[in-house]
Amino acid sequence: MLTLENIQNIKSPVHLPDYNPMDIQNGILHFGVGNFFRAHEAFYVEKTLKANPNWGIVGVGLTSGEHSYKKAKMFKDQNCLYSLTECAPSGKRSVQIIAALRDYLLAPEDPESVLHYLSKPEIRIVSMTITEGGYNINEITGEFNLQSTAVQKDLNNPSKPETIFGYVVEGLRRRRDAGMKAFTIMSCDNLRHNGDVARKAFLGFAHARDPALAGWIAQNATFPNAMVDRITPTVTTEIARCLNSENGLNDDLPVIAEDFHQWVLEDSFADGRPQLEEAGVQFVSSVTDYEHVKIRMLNASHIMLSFPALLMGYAHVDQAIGDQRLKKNIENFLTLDVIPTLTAPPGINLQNYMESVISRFSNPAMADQTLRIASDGSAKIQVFWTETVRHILINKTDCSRIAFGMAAYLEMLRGVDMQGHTYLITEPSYGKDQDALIQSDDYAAALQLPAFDTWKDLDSSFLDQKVIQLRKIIRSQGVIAALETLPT
Ligand code: CS2
Repeated sequence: MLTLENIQNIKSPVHLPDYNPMDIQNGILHFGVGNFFRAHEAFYVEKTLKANPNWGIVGVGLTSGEHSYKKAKMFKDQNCLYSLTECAPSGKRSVQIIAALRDYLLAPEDPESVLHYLSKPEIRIVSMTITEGGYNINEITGEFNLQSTAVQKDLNNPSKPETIFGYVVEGLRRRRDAGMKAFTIMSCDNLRHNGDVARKAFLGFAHARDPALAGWIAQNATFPNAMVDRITPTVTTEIARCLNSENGLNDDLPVIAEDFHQWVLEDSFADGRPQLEEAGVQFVSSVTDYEHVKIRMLNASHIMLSFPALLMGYAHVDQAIGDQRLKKNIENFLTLDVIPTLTAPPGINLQNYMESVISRFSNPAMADQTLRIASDGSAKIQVFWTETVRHILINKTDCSRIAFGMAAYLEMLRGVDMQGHTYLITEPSYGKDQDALIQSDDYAAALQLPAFDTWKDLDSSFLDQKVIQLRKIIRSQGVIAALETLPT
């Protein structure tokens, strides 16, 4: 097992931390310790710890259930150490042990310890990766959804929170009452203006709890916007086994990621930060153009590729982009529908960016899963496609490629590919009502799904007709037949 005690026995070429993990003080508390966080924020923070040991990270899991308890136990058993394997498209690999995560708490097991950390002066940044849909924002009104059952529960019992909003706001309340400083609330999710969204969510909750407290938070906390990027596949048991045997390790929590990584961040911190610029983070005054490019190009094409790919039986992204017909569709989508709506930020050429996205998708060493990307599609469509769809609807331009993506999404949701194989797709916000729309013989019914809510205020009849037509073709003749009807 990987532990602090036996870390020194690990042999080259696995890289070890260049500092003593025992010397680290925790300065960051992070909610949502998934693979992306471990390959991204923790990876960057790791590089700064030798120069300044005050920015170790406490990870917090918010979910209960067997899987969460098992994961928490693994973190504790391994002293929160884990290996990160970076894979270049050439096949070259590099492996390091990351020790930036210094503690892990499972909130439902130990809520008071989480609140205790949140009210310690050393914790100066609270960061999060809680997914696109995790901010509890009503995408149509843009407001925090106070009606949610979990939020209501936390508002009625603020000292025993269960949601991230309840925890963070109670932590800030304790800090204010103790005359302490607030912390930075740093979102690392793939959202447009993720800092602004986080501000809306946390202040929305705080305001409903106590307007004066919300005022104090607004004055004292900061919410930097960020663009985050690194493809990080799911690690299955099989992948973990292969990684361990290749790396000569016995790690229960290995992570794999591409060699590419980018973090563009606004320098707006309430009470200091690690020297992230030394680790390659780009600090800019506005991340807007960077995040638009990343979300509307990379993330939008990821789902545009993975929805039809799952239907065609492609389990991995590199296989899907290796199909020239799907690749051509991505190139057309980006060139004709997306790039004309974007402003290139300094240092980024959009044509080159497109080529790099395609080359990153083609990385065979990653075996990134189409199922991972197609999951949670409803929240992703709202975040990744909305601006492009709105542009098409307003300007009445060719809607066929986005209609193809929507049709593929709806057909893919049925959970069975063209060869009749089933797969388990996750749509956390869908229940029985949405399933009925998906399974309905009336192809128009599914257009009422929340995935498409964010352009409901515009006339979408020509797009809707096209989606219905393409669904029929996909169902009767397959994905390629539908693709062949698109203009080239
Ligand atoms: C993916 C992202 O989940 C998705 O849909 O597009 O996880 C993607 O791999 C990352 O944003 C890359 O930075």
